[in-house]
Amino acid sequence: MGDSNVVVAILDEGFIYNHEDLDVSKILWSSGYDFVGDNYKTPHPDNNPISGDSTNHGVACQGIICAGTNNQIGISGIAPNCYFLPIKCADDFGGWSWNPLIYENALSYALHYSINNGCSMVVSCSWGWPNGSFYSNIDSIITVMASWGIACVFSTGNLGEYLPIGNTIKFPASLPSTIGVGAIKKTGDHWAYSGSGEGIDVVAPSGYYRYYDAGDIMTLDQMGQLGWNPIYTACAITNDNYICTFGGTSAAAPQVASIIALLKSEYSLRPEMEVFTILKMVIDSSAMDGIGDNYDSVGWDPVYGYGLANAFRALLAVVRGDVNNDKIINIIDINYLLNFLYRNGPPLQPDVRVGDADCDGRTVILDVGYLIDYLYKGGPKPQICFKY
Ligand SMILES: [Ca+2]
Ligand SMILES: [Ca+2]
Ligand SMILES: [Ca+2]
Ligand SMILES: [Ca+2]
Repeated sequence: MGDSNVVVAILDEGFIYNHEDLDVSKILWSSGYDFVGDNYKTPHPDNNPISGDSTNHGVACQGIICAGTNNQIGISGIAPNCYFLPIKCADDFGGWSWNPLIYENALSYALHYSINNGCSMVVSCSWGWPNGSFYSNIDSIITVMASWGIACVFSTGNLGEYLPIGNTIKFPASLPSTIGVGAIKKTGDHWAYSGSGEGIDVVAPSGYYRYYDAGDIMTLDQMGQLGWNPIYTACAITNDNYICTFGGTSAAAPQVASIIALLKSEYSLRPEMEVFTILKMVIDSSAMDGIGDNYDSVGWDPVYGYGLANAFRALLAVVRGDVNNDKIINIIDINYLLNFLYRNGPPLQPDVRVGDADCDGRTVILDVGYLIDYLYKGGPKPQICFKY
């Protein structure tokens, strides 16, 4: 569930480090920063990105990515073994300045951290400016980040109900140098609120975006009465350390940022995961198309993008040939695959399709031959493969 050389930076309202379902050793708290302080109208930056007592938007995003998995408590984060860099860019009461300079500084902070520490990075941003906005400084910093292999994931926004379909994607989700993420219902149908238009890459499941209509994403709330309690009440299935009503495209973007963190965790097997355009191609090409309503037309469309982001398919695309799932392709994989095919050996990890080294849709003896060619005869490496 992620590699410790990968850092996920979240830019949002404040965050926490003291939650029963967070591994504090994975939180780069002392490296975090707060660009705003307690009041966005008079910013007082400091080095403590802690959430205000009654805000929780950042914590909710944090939980989706970072909450402990298989730890017998709470929820399951998607990339809990990656490090988390908290960068606060809204105030302690949920106020956002929308002064582009603040967000440029926050993005620049993440970029410098990645370069200074030599770590792989993905940035999760559940915010943006309304369709038609453009700030050249934001465009520039994100373009530079992409050139360093840093993926900036942005939600497409919740303005879909107010303008015609295809014209509601927020900036900078609209940029080709970001991954733009919309929201769909758990049924697969689109949410009318979900920002749509040029630049959307994929969608992820989420709930409604206003708490009184109750979204349905369960994630972390600040411990006890802090956080969104009691405004958003704890649900029957949770206590006040969790929230089950997170929603909107805000809840969708962190899911895709997590998938990218998992892809970047395959760096040793697939160094291309540090090339933004290839990373974006993998996210787009592994998405599930045709899963939704009439707006989900074949191929890219402005409402679903390329479709529903899928962690399993994205990862499977980049690990063909590594049949024992140890992040290297070597003789052991050849032996493992032969044992599987001819001696009732253990199953391929995580799925039989990982053995399809030549990407022809079958896992057979020809794939053993392909791996022998690759390892010993200068043949091609297993390619990134989207046969499922
Ligand atoms: Ca957990
Ligand atoms: Ca709480
Ligand atoms: Ca292997
Ligand atoms: Ca094959």
